Amino acid sequence: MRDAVTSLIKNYDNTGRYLDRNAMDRLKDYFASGMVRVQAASVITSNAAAIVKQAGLRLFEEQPELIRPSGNAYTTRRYAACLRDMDYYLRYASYALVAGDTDVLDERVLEGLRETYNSLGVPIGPTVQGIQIMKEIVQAQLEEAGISATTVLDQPFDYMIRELSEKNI
Ligand SMILES: CCC1=C(C)/C(=C/C2=NC(=C\c3[nH]c(/C=C4\NC(=O)[C@H](C)[C@H]4CC)c(C)c3CCC(=O)O)/C(CCC(=O)O)=C2C)NC1=O
Repeated sequence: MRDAVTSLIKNYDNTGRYLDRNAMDRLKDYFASGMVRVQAASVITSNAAAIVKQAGLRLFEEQPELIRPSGNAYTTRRYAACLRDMDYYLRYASYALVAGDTDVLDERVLEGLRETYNSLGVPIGPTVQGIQIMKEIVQAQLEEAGISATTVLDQPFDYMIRELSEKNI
């Protein structure tokens, strides 16, 4: 599992180079956004349960067929599994946010996920929409807390959205 710093160092070490201007700029960006990353992760941590719950309600309101008898989130067990998955996405997004790197998402979340979802008939589109809704809720909470972190915040959510959607094509 890598973060922004270890990724950069690995890259330079592979070719035996000293950190150059470009590397320094990237490091400066990472450290300059450090406080905001930690604040954003902290907002997510303190509101995680509510964020997941609210996002679930919104998703099922937008796509009620998911919780009808033919839907994948129908039955208490599957409903709970769906919210648990949303919680995974949120928790790992908070890790990736602090790490400043999406490696943790590849390694712990996305690896093999499409195959699992396909074999269980879990629909990708609504899952992606669930991640998008959580991103919007977190964005609103950060704004309320006076933290402007949009680009930093978007990264892990957008990455999961992109990877999940692309891999399903
Ligand atoms: C930390 C990394 C990680 C992830 C991401 C993960 C996902 C994950 N979601 C699963 C199931 C599931 N996932 C969903 C999710 C949904 N169904 C819907 O209609 C909605 C669109 C969506 C919620 C937004 C459901 C309903 C199941 C149960 C499916 C079944 O057993 O039939 C399963 C199958 C095993 C199980 O039920 O626990 C895995 C492995 N597990 C992990 O360890």
